[in-house]
Amino acid sequence: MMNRVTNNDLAPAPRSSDREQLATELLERLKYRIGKDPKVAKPHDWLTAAILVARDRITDKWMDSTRRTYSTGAKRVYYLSLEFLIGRLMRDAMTNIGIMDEMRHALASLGVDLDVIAEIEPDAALGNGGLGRLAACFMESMATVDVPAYGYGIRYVHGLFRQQMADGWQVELPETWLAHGNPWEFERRESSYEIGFGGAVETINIGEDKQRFVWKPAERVIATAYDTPAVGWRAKRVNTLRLWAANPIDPILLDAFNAGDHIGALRESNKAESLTRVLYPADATPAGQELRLRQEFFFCSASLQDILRRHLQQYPDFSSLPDAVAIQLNDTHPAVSVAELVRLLTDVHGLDFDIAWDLSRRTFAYTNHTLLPEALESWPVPLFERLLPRHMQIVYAINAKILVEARKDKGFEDQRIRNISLIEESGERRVRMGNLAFVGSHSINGVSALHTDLMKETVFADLHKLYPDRINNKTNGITPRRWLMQCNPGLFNLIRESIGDGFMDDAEALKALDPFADDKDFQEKFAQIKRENKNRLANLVGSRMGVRIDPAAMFDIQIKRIHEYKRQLLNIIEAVALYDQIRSHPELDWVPRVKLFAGKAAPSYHNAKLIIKLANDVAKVINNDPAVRGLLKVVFVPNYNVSLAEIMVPAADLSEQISTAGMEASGTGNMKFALNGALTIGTLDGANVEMRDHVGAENIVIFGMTAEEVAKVRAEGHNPRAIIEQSRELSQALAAISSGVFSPDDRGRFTGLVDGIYNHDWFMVAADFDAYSKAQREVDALWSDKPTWYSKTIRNTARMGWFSSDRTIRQYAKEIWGA
Ligand code: HBZ
Repeated sequence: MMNRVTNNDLAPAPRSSDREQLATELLERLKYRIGKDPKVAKPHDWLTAAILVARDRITDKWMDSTRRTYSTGAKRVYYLSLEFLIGRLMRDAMTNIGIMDEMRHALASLGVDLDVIAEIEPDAALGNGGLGRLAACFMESMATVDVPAYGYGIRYVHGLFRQQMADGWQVELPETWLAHGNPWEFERRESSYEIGFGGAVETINIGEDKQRFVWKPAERVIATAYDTPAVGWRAKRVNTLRLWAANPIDPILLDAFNAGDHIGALRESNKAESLTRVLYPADATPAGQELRLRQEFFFCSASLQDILRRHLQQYPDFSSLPDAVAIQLNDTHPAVSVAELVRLLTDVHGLDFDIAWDLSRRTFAYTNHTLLPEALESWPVPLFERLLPRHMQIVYAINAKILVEARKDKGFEDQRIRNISLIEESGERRVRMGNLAFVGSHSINGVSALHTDLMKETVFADLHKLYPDRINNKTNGITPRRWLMQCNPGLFNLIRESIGDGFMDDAEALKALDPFADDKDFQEKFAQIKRENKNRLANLVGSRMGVRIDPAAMFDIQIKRIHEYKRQLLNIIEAVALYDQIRSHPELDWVPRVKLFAGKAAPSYHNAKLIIKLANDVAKVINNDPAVRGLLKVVFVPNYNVSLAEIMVPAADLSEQISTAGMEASGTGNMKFALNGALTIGTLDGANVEMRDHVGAENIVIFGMTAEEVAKVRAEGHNPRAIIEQSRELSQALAAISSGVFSPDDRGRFTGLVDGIYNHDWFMVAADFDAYSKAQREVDALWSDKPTWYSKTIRNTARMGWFSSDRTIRQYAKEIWGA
């Protein structure tokens, strides 16, 4: 069963010596590292062997890179992120070191199909959504553009939960990516650090009115490093992703054990290990629990101790820190680093507070990923103080400095002072991590032009007045290796044949495709590839869900976390309205469509889970109504993850990017779809605005309120009920949903969801409905004119090169890191 050789498209025949060499190495690894005879080896054994062969080759490059960084004295970049949403690594790594084709043949010569073993590699799902996936794209791009970088994060034993559907409801199951071991990683026992929690601070007078502070933590755990190589394109450089695992200082309390307390003997050990056991699954509401703050401090402290140790190996002291080191904080999750670095520099290494503060600020930079006020992290002062007493003192000391400066130098009055303070004083006192990250950094960036502008006007308005030079924009990007070359080999090869290889090293060279947009022959090939990608998705939906979808229909896809602001609800309501129209006017020439959804909801997010149930309930009714004659299908594909995205993105005709304007910081899925030749229907939100500028307004379908209009309506209040009553289509769709047409087993199931739209419509679902529905009919008209459709979608592929994360990283390197 394992001997099917898949033809690797247009790849040149591999040099047989390489093929033979790889086959020899595969057998060696199988025998000596896995302990298996090829006769009895299982697919997992072959997968491990293949990874080990690739890893050895990568390791040579890895050591070269490390040596080169050291000898050139290059600045090191540290990307601190609580999330790295990597997905599978094998294809990525093998493509980047250029052994993909040889490996395929070597495996085939041993009777193993590379595609089969690639399928069983588990996704490393150490992240929730865009923020985590961005970190993964950045790791690949930093290596590609030759920036010496380390990613620092947590080695969660369980990544983001597996989503199962039970009667249309989301059920969360644990994810176990480490079940078969992880052949990519190297455990570094020698790189371990003590991390403290709780306890008290001792003050020691050291004369001249000076004091020294010694934190005596009540608890300690050990952070142990696990390193995974991050390979850049053509393996120019290999960087390190260093993930920390928590271990107890005493694995077992022998006295307790010997006294018969077998459970108590393991209590400490369990407590330590629980620290890095599971990723928090909420992507917009801060978890707020003590364990989360512990996770944040744990990985920050370990990373900073590691960074300082490495610095002192190469430099005599810390005066060179900001010149040799740049630390990027991925959102506020690592913001406690600001206080921890000051603590390490002062309490442990003996620097004066003012010097430590200055070095620290010049070293840190902070990326903001959201404006949602409820998503901004803050910790109750009593909790922060109990867990991190010394850091609490440091936060107060920083705050005093900043507030004095603001009053004296800028004449800030009370309200402004309250806004910039690191401590929220209204109601329960809380430490504001966004403000801490801001004042502790020399650069604060947003992730799209619009988002950056809004940051200056909203969340950070007063801090921006205080430090007007700090906020800057770095529009997100995606790695074209994973999101074009690997996920869409058909399109990749067509582009190569048409414009040559230049775009493989410079995504902006895709522009050379522009003249092909109206070429009939090219359009046909482009359409054929899209069709094959759609067949693949249709097969997946058929086999996984038992739902038949027609690859000739328009595949209209919305995949992302489920969130009210992302407005999957708007899309579903439009499906209901369209359903109604098709039934009322069977005589009209309806464009066949499949509306596909996928995404996870935070387990505690009630409305998001209800939206998933609604999508499933609506699907059940529409898909089984013979009156629809297959013209409309709705499919919710379970367990969205990076690997599923790699199949869905290349299969999309239409990309739904329909967030309430002003609420999606950037989006990166929007970029993946457009690069793979989908048309976008979207609002003027996040990076959609810049995508329109790049692909041309005529090649994207924009609808709905602008961010400014949304803000105005929210400030002045609006009357959604009146809007709904004016739209027959909308009121009928809402009435159907609300009255239980799709939930006959529980007629009131969606009444609350619909009432929310009638009563406040915070996300402007009603306000934007007619514009959206009209835009969808424009999309139908374009679809009916295939030459026009392909000329637009080909132009999308041609003009999306700027959204490569290589470009983003070059901007970070030049404008923030000085690397
Ligand atoms: O970051 C996303 C933004 O929503 C998206 O617009 C942007 O493109 C992307 C990359 O910049 N934000 C997130 O994905 N946020 C989280 O995942 C998150 C996770 C844990 C939290 C809060 C937010 O506690």
